[in-house]
Amino acid sequence: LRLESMLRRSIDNDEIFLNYQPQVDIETGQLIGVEALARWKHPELGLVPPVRFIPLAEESGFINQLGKWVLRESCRQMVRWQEAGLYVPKIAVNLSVRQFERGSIVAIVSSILDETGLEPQRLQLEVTESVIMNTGDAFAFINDLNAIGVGLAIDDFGTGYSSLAYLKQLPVQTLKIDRSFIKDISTDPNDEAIAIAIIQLGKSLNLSVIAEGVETAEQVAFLLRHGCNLAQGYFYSRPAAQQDLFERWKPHS
Ligand code: G
Ligand code: G
Ligand code: MN
Ligand code: NA
Repeated sequence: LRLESMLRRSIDNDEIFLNYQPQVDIETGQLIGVEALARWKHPELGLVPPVRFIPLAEESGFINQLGKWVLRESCRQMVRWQEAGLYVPKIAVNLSVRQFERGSIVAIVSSILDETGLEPQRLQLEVTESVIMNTGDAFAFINDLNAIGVGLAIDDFGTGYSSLAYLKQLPVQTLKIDRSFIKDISTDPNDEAIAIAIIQLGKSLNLSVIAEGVETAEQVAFLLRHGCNLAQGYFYSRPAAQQDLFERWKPHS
C-alpha cells in the first residue's frame, strides 16, 4: 500500500521515464522501430522493476494515467529524435487491458497524435492475446484504432489463450514471437517447432513477425533460415535511454 501511494505520485514527481529497445532488420541491420518500456526510479527505493510496478499500476487503476503518460512521451520522443536528425520509423507502446475499460483509449491516442504531430502509422500499439480476449468489445476498439491509422501488434504471441480466428478478423499487422520460444530455439525441438509455426502463420496471414528476446548469433541464424527477418533483444541492444539510442543510430556525417 505504501508502494502504491508512492507510485501514484511518481508521475508528478518526475520519477517515471522511458527506455527504448531497438527492433532491427536482421538482413540489413537497419533500425525499423523501437519499443518503449516504462521505468520507475524512486529517490529512496531506486529502480523499481516493471514486473513489480506494472501489475500494481494495473490493480490500482493508475495504469490509465501511466499509460497516457507513456503514450504522450513516446510520441514526443519520436518527434525530438526526428528534429535532432534521427528518423525512427516507428514506436511500439504496450497497452494493458484496463486501458480499454473506460472506452476512451481511441480518443486519448487520437488527441496525443494531434498534439505531438506524429503520423499515426508510426505508432504501434502492443496488446497481448489476453488483452484481446478479456476486453469486452476488443474488436470495436481495435477497429477504431485501425481507423485512425495506428498499427497493432500482438505481444508475447503464443503464450496466451487465443483463437486463431480473431487473427484473420482483426486489423493486426504484427506478431511478436514470445521470448520463451526463442530462448532455447537451437536445443529444444518443441520451441523450434512453435517458432517455425508462428513464422509460417504470419506469412500466410500476411503479417510481420518479429522475434523477441534474441540474445545470440545462433538464434539470429535460425530466424533467417526460417524466414523471420525482424528481431528485438539483447543481441542487438538492451532497452536504452533516448540519448544512447540516438548516439548509436544517428546518421554519420
Ligand atoms: O524491460 P521489461 O522489464 O521492461 O518490461 C517488463 C514488462 O513490463 C513487459 O511485459 C512489458 O510489456 C511491461 N511494460 C513495460 N512498460 C510498459 C508500459 O508502458 N505499459 C504496460 N502496460 N506494460 C509495460
Ligand atoms: O512483455 P514485453 O515483450 O513487452 O517485454 C519486454 C521485456 O523483455 C522487457 O522486460 C525487456 O527488458 C525484456 N527483454 C528484451 N530483450 C530481451 C532479451 O534479449 N532477453 C531477455 N531475457 N529479456 C529481454
Ligand atoms: Mn511488449
Ligand atoms: Na513480449
